[in-house]
Amino acid sequence: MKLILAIVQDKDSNKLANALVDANIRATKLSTTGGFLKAGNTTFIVGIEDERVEEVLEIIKDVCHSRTQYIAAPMGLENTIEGSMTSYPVEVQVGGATIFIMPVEGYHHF
Ligand code: 2BA
Repeated sequence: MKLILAIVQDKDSNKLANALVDANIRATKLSTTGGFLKAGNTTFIVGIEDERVEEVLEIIKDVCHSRTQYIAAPMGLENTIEGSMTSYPVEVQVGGATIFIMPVEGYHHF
């Protein structure tokens, strides 16, 4: 058995949850926050038999899309108007999914 941790964008999370239910794959959804953008994302926890790992990856790949986001980066002091703080937009490409796959030593379901 494997444990899949998949960090996806909030925009794709409902569609992914539905796709996993449709495929009879059990998952837990966590509301998480990206360390860099400090914006919400969603982490799925999926415990799955080894032979179904590829199926889960395919579903995630189908549903989750990479998108461009912009963050406001502060300008250097030399570019600021006296007394005010200005910023400029920086483009960041956020991936469709970041996935970790771990071996599971034990699984108990009471
Ligand atoms: P964030 O940490 O908010 O990162 C959002 C996007 O910002 C990243 O997209 C990447 O394009 C960019 N980014 C992150 N750190 C950066 C840095 N130090 N310098 C420049 N750009 C940076 P993704 O790589 O697709 O990551 C999407 C989300 O997946 C991340 O949100 C984070 O929540 C998670 N993640 C990515 N790699 C991870 C890792 N190695 N461990 C744990 N979580 C990870």
